[in-house]
Amino acid sequence: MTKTTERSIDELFSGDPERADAVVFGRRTDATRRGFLGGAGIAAVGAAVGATIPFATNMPAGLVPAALAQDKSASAPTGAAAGPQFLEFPGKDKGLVVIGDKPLVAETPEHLLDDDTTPYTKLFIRNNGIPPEAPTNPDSWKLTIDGEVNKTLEVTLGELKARGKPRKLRMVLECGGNGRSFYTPAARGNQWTNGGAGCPEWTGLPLRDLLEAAGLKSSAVYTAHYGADVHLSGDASKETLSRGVRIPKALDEHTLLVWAMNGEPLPAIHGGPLRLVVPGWAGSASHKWLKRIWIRDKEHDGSGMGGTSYRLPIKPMVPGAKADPNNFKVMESMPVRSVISSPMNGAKFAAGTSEVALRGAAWAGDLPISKVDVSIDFGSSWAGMSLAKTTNPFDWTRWSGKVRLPSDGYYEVWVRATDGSGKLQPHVAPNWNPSGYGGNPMHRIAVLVG
Ligand SMILES: Nc1nc2c(c(=O)[nH]1)N[C@H]1C(S)=C(S)[C@@H](COP(=O)(O)O)O[C@H]1N2
Ligand SMILES: [Mo]
Repeated sequence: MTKTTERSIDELFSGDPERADAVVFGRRTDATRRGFLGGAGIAAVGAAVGATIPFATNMPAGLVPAALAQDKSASAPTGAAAGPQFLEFPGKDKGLVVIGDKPLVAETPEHLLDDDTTPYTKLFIRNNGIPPEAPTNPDSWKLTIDGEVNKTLEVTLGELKARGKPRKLRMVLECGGNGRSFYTPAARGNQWTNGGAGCPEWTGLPLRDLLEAAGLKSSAVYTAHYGADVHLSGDASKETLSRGVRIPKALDEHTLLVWAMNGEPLPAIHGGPLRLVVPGWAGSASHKWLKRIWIRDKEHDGSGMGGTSYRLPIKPMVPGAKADPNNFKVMESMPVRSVISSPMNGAKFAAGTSEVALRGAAWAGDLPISKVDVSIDFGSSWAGMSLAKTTNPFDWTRWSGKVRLPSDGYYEVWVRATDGSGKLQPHVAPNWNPSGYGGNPMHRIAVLVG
């Protein structure tokens, strides 16, 4: 695992913050200043991050400094550090980080989410099974729509392309497990930080056009998606990922049957020649190598629809406790999240630098972004950033701004976004669940001046 270092520091801090400060910084924090670092504690943290900390008095004891928490190559004082394993994949940026290799799963570190439109080179990869061979004639790829419809439809990709004016929409694709690594105790599954997301421009036809052509029966309540990839074991009789969505989401004009990304034929690794894009919802609904959509008369019960898979607790549960499957419901819209894409964590600036330009992105599932704020003083004060116009619903919001730094030293820049319903990102991953969905704590980076 590439996350050994961060996991162990996080676990240490969350289990017993005062002991963690003692282990990491060599001393127990002053009991009379419980919750904040005392004088010697401040000096020790300063030594650990390599600079004085101008806002140290605001720094909560037990806070893992961003410089240690997120630098995956940093040596943890508590154990051996395994550096990140970088992706080697044709045409992909070598900065992508492999978080699973069987099947291949790779995420995009926050500083590589710096493009307005995520290029192929930087889009994350998430596979559950063995991807199919690329077809020799993509236009003859067949899609079937059946089940609770008046007429079963079979269309080829060639026919789909000729069917009407395609739509081009820049929309976020985000893995349901994005942010999972921020949970303590550790949640099962790929240890995503914030990089299981991207925002390419998709070309395709609204699924709605085909559903209307097939004619939904009044019994139609859910979709069920099937693709051409096979189970990891290679056994074709074994179930592979098959998720679905409620009919209103399937009928949303932004839910697309997609054959091109950023103006190019959809790359095979991203589901080419044909995939679904269900923007704003857990990425697992955006089925790749799409062959069949079965319209169902009840909530779909395929692989990835039961137990604690892509499902969230209805009533909060005790972190680490055994889950009662009856207390879970399907995860739909993704929660609000923001990243700082520039500068990158650990950036160093020349002594005397008093202003730093910041850039990033924010998104919130089905909802728009209403605000992005940053703090350089451990959350004591926040400054609003300017938000760029989005191109269409489900586009991410690019944000930018500047912060003034009063002196040389170690800073943390924290970012938090607010969604259109007024919800903002928490300090720690909320609503613990065994599979770690919904982990959207604010992103923070370390910045060193001088
Ligand atoms: N057929 C198929 N579709 C799939 C998957 C899969 O394993 N097989 N993975 C899903 C998951 S969990 C995610 S997050 C997205 C990832 O899309 P990407 O690899 O293009 O980034 O595809 C979804 N669609
Ligand atoms: Mo996913």
